[in-house]
Amino acid sequence: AKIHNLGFPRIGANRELKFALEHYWQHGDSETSQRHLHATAREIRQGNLEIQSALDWVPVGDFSLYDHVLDTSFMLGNIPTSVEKVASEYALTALDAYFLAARGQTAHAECGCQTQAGEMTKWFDTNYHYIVPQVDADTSFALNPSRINRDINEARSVGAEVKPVILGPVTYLYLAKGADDTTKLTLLPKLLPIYAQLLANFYRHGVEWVQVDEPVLALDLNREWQTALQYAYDYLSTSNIKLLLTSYFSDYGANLSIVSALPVAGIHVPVIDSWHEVNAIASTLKASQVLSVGVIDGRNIWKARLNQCLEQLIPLHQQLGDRLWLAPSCSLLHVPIDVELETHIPSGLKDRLSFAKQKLQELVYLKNALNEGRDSISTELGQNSASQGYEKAQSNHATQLRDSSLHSSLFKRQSTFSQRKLTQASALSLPLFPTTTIGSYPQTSDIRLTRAKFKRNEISEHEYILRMQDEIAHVIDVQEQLGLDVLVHGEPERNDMVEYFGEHLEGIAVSQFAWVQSYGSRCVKPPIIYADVHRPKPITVAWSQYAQSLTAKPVKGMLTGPVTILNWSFVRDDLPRNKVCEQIALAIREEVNDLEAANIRIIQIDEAALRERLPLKKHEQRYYMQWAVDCFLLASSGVKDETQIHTHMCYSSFGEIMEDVARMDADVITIETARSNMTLLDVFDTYAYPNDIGPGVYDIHSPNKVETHDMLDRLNHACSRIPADQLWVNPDCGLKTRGWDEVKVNLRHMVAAAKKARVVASEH
Ligand code: THG
Ligand code: ZN
Repeated sequence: AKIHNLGFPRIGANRELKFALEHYWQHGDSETSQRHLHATAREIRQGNLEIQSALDWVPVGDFSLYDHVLDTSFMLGNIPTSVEKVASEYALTALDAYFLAARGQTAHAECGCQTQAGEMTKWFDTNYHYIVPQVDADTSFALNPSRINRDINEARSVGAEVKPVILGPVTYLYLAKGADDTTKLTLLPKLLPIYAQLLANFYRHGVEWVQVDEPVLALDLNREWQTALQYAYDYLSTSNIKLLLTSYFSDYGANLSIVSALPVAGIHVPVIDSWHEVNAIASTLKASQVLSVGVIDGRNIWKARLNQCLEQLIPLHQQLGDRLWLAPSCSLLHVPIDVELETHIPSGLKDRLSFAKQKLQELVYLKNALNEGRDSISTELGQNSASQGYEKAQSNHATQLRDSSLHSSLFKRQSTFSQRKLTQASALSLPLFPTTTIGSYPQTSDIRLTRAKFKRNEISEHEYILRMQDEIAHVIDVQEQLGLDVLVHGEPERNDMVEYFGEHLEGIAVSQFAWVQSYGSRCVKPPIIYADVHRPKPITVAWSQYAQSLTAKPVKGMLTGPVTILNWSFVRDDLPRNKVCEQIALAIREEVNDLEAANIRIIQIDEAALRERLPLKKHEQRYYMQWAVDCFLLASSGVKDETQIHTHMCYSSFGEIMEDVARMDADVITIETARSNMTLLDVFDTYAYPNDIGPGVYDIHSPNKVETHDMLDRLNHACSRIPADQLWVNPDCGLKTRGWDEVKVNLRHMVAAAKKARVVASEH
């Protein structure tokens, strides 16, 4: 057997790339910071080669300064005209043109070279975001292989066996926006010659194998796209390069027969839930073809069960010998780099964990066991099986819950929404078009510093609480001054909305250095759910209570919902995800009930990531939505009628899941609509959303100031589709990343817009 890898994290074990990028963006004019950025990137690539040196084939070209899909656009010469125009007008370097395409600005913003930032969207069902390629009927392509050639040469110079990684032509077009499917497919004949040139370029560099990623094969594809795949790989089969076709994140499903018939030299099959497809492809494999098996879970952090893997692999190895390749299921981009850096994770748990570096070592063990016999790694196999079962052993708290089913009354509010609405109206006496914010207020460097000092034990808990209370008092005061109707405490005590709850719930561990790239230089540190989840004591109650003590206006309690906590964490794999989610939901339910008991009259439970793990295959989506919404209901339904439940969802393609959102039965939902200029609201023409709703009246993702009349226009637009007495007025999303100046101006305008709308409504 041979071993290889599909891709390695590029942010650096200590996020070196993040810091070099952000330094460059701040001081971009200086040649030193550009040199520093390039030097850092080169060091990370060199380090990655070294970490991967035990592999038979090392991926190259997977490294990226910002995003690999954007890199593909540049390699194919598909650069937005607006970017090319600004780049030539200001004679930008290639590096600055690249960042302009990504972020809409270059390092030196004072030069006035700005354009629209590249549209970003989620990479399949992960928390990674890519820059969406733009195409139209006139798009043309031209090859620029300089980046990937540099990486090939670099890897060669340290003696690595290189396997360039490219995003395949069909996936590239499929993910592109700006044209319909038919138009996109007419671009394929223009695009394929560029790919052929790229392969010829690799051949000249002495490359034998190229990994072509076609992750659209994880989706339900219609006839046209399936035909496009056949056409594309027939076309590319005339090259002298051996193509290893990959897909990941889900099985091939209905695309299986097409895949097994494609004229490629190798096929990668990720082991998702079963070995069924591995064995199916093995049985139809041609004598010349290689089978790559994604045995190691590339997007979770648990050690592989090596003995169980070997049971499956041994017969395959007997059949295929060195035509059997072993790999992680997908690129390791989605896991942190090195578990050895962690010093605070309990040792029993740490023994169970495997990050990118450790996963490659697992491949080495498996290869040795196959090539030299199990005995050659008997110590490692012994250690590996000894570490199994840790999650179960740690889990006794919620075992009863896990085994018994929950009564259906736990998933339902006491009365219907229309009854609750009346009760809440008299309990809260809010005006028409009530104004509120989503939850977070600007996180100044002072706040971050105070949190960091408390974590390092440099200030006492007492001092920490006083400082946070000062901040809360300030945020309450600002909101009072602005005349908002429903206030929030501003969340100064929270770093990330998921990590914060991970820190306070039992059964969840947080790491120190386990960063995973989310987009560009931005990273997240997903908590690790390793045992039954429960809440040892109230988490947010004291903060909310303090905030409420400062004002007569209602203060919203602020929680992260169970589905979002689940989807933005690494989750134990010895229990079904819906069962884990149920445990989190019960913990959040306790928090909700405690907030109510502390006289918090409005409680928001955010489900920003409700859709994130929506299965890629249509036929699996209903079941997911069923239990995801149930978990939200479980968390939120334990309150009295007069307690108002809010939820918030960002970038969620809200329209497609309206009925599921309605079933969540939140009294109020705030959603992101401003970026799409309220076109999201079109769905209300055909579906009457029953509960109250606050479509964001301005986009918080941009630092721009927004005028009252613009917000009023948006509110009027909403009024034309949704009855006025169902509408709330709020920004798009939390204000954490914004500065105080713009926040105050924009909120003042927002409150003014709501007041004007009230006057108009009262005149009718
Ligand atoms: N939390 C988590 N996942 C997310 C978001 C989040 N995914 C999608 C969405 N928001 C956008 N992603 C991010 C990810 C990271 C950051 C902002 C938006 C960010 N990260 C800091 C950084 O990289 O500097 C690290 C913050 C910290 O110190 O904890 O700003 O909100 N889980
Ligand atoms: Zn949001």
